[in-house]
Amino acid sequence: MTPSRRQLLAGAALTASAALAMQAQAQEKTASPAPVAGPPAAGDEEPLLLFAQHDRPRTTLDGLWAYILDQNDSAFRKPNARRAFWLDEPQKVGGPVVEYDWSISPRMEIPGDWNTRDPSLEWYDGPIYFHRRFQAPAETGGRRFLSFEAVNYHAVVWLNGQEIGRHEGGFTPFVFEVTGKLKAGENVVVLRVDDRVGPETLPSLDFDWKNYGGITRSVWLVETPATFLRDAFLRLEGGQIVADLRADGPAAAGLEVSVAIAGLNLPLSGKTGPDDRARLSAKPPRGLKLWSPETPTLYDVTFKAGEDVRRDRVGFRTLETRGRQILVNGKPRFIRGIALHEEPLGAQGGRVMTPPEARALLEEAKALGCDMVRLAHYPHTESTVRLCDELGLLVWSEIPVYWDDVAYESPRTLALARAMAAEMVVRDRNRASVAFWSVANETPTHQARTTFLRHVVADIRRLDPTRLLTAALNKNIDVGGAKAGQNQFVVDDPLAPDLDVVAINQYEGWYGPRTPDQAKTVRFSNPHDKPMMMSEFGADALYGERGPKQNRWTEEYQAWVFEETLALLDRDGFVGVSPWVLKDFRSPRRWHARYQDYWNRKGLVSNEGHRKLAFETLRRYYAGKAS
Ligand code: GCB
Repeated sequence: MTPSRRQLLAGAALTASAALAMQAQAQEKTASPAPVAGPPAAGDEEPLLLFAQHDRPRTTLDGLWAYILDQNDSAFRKPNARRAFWLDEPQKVGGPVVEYDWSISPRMEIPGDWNTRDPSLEWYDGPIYFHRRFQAPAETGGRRFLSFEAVNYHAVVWLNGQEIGRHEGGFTPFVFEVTGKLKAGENVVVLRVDDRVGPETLPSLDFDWKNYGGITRSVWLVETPATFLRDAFLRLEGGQIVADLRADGPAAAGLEVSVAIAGLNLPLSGKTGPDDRARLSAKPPRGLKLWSPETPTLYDVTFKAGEDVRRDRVGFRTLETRGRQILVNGKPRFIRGIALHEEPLGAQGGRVMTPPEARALLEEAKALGCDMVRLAHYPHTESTVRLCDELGLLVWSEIPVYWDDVAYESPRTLALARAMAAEMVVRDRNRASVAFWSVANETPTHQARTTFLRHVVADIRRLDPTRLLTAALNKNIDVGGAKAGQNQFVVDDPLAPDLDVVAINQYEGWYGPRTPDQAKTVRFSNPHDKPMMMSEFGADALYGERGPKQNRWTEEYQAWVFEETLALLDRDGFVGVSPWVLKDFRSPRRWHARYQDYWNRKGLVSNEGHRKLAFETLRRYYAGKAS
């Protein structure tokens, strides 16, 4: 396989010999910092993510990894054999000093975020090196890949002392090919993980959630045949069942490919063209059962590309907008959403979300009567999205282009946003639950930002023309509304014409000067002939804090905000809402020592899962809305 564009752009590899040469050159001399990660792919290439990876032969690399903190980032900035952690050199008798020893370094359970795995690292931001030995299975003539479901935020990966790649972005998967690079028997993989954000990262410097660092999702060694099914995208589009397949490898062109959907007899077979791709399509049979939140039907599907046979479960449904309505399977629907961060219930928070932990949260969403979850503000783990497929929850999935600190003028940051969007879409576009791709949250409305986001929107439409494109916009943008005393908020963001659904976040009754009942006098309007959703509203309440509803931080106040806000949705033509937020979540920018203590308390349930009064307020409202 030719290296991907991203790998080529990944900057000079820091190999063992290069590191030693640098050491000879510049013992302890302060070098300018090495770029932490090379510029990511420009978004014009689909990332290689190994289709249906869960169904491939693979070896887990989860478990205990040794780790070394490098708070000053010395090893990377000033490479020196004494601290070349990626070389895993033992101290030799009579040899030069080696100032680390992987065999006695502490160990951490991976996947894991270091902030919760090691109490002394609760607020650590910086580089940590991780090390693991593993046995490679015997060669079978196929290809092998190291696959990372997510590492927050910058990752540099070495295999047996050789750098094999870098990745930037904490919430999407990446894969490096290691065919021919594994030794028979024992191998060593080392990662440098640096969770520090900066002016050009996504998210950028300021964001309202805890920046959990580490190898936060699973790691695998995956095997494929020499030529394999790199990607498949199966869906209902334009009245047809359509499958786009792409093979990879020496026999990828002119390869026999097919898709068989259990119980449906469809003629979906053909050959890939010279571009290694094939498009197969067929008229859906009458008996096709559509996926919907009420009946989340999934079909067992077998994909074949030459010898590579992969299985997955896929649902079929349609999504469209008509004027100001959202239609699922041709029927207008009011979207009953709730937002959540990727943080399980519990005293600690944390980033790792196991399927049972995700199920516990999604079942709270179901108990509220939701048919949609907004997975804020970044792509959540793949198993959560698969669970939404099974449970019948529509999904809003988002990239972390968040607030106004983002470097909207930076080509590097744009390339990063495009790469993240591509990784999100290619990973999840076979999930019927995914209904909304969101490109941003509460961003300013200046030209540079709008141009930036238009690129991302165009990429996503190219990769997936079947979902609704949206962004959580600010309500109080200055075009035509939000003038003092006018009580008129006009959602007229210059990005709106590029989107399918106009969504706004609004916190009248909490951050604004108005009390919740005064907030009701505010009128919202949307000059675009597009559906309008309220993608956020809410208020902080500490579970157990009770009192008159006028008292902030009480459960009563929060329930009051919910009552008043929900009451205006129909009046102003909203066709969906996703209040903020299902569960209290950790955030370093929530400073109130009594009520917050570094937790955002806008949850309808506390971090430990106790329901607050507003839970019932929303449940009642959704019961009245259920279709
Ligand atoms: C917002 C953000 C969300 C915050 C929330 C809040 O508008 O989109 O990420 O957590 O407000 O609690 O202020």
